[in-house]
Amino acid sequence: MQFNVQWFDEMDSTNTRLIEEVRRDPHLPSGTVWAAKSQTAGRGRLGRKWDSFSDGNLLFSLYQRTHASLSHLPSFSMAMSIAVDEMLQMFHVHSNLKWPNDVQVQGRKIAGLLAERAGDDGVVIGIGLNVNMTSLQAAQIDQPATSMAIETGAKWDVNDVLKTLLNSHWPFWYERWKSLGFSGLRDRWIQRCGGLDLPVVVRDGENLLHGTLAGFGNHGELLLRLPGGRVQTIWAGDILTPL
Ligand code: BT5
Repeated sequence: MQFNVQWFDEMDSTNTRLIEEVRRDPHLPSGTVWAAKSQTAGRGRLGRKWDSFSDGNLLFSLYQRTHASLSHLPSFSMAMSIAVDEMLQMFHVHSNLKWPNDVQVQGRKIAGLLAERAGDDGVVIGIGLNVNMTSLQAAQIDQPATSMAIETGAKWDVNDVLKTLLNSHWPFWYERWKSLGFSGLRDRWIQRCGGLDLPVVVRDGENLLHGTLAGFGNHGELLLRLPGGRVQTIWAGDILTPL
């Protein structure tokens, strides 16, 4: 896989800008990566925001051409979460995964991912990974957060981290996702999210649902076993229980 990485000092949102660029230039090569040293309007899912503190954290978006349908977007983002989690182990950060798109360390979020359709046959995946964020900065985020520096006591070069992810971890999981879809990720995902049958509370829109984790469907959707035994499918939501 070939990646063409461009760094920018500041952007509102690397996802927004790269999606616009794909619209402007439909021949933009797959593997184009836009990374920003700081972001003024970083976006999360469902209209939420991604906080970044100037310099020292990884904020980037990757354009990947794919003919996969919209229903495959969630598992595409799960494949990247697995790659991020795998890479963090190499840096001695003991992360795990939290459905649908979080990488965390003992309940503190270290990375978030946002996959969005770009053009007719592509996807832009944005990744925010806290690399050198300090504890004081992490305390300003409205949910528990951490960084590679907090976990390891060392400062890291963001460009090295980016290159390691793109060259050593993403290609394997991307190929697996491309050939097998979520079924190629399921075992790894379950292993890294703490296993099945865990009690969980899930926010699905306005509703809070209590149940146990029954598994994941063909596209990575969460299957929640409700107290009566019925299994409910959740496509977009948040697990509120610390895992
Ligand atoms: C996400 O959304 O986790 C997806 C974040 C994707 C950010 C990247 S940065 C590069 C690219 N360009 C963009 O504009 N976006 C992408 P979600 O699951 O909705 O989580 C958002 C929530 O995470 C917020 O409401 C906060 O509670 C929390 N949060 C915000 N900033 C954080 C940070 N730096 N570290 C940890 N948690 C954070």
